[in-house]
This record gives sequence, structure tokens and C-alpha cells, in this order.
Amino acid sequence: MYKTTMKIDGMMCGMCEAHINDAIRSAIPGAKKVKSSHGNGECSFVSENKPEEAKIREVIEKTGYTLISVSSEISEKRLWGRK
Ligand SMILES: [Cu+2]
Repeated sequence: MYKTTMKIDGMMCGMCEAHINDAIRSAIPGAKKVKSSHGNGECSFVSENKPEEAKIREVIEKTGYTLISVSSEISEKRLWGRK
């Protein structure tokens, strides 16, 4: 599994978080545990395959927010197996 973390500028409230989460879920079908925080300006999710950075950039730009950075790291599957 990969954990991808994005720094996003422009989120102001829970609606913004939901907007980003929905955009990620629909663009990256394997994305799980999609979470955003407007307080931290961060969004993260886990996926089986490493997502393409260009794809993420495109998705976030379409939402109207600004992607500052994105990084994916290998994550132990068992850490993410809990519901
Ligand atoms: Cu908002």
C-alpha cells in the first residue's frame, strides 16, 4: 500500500474538505481512507498502487484549490487494515 499526502492551499472549512475528498475518490478509484484537513491544509489517502503525481495535480487543480506538494510513501498494509 502507498500513503499519499498532499499539501493543498485554499481549504477554508469542512465543505472544502468534502469537495477535495470527493474529487480524489472519483478520480482515483482505489483511494481509501481519504481525509482532508483545512486546519493543516493537508489531504491524504492510501491506495494499492502508487498514484501518478500528474493525475493528482490535475484533479486538485480542477477543484480550484492549489496543490503545493504531493508525496507517496510505501505504507505497511497491516497498519491500514483496521476499519
Ligand atoms: Cu470551505
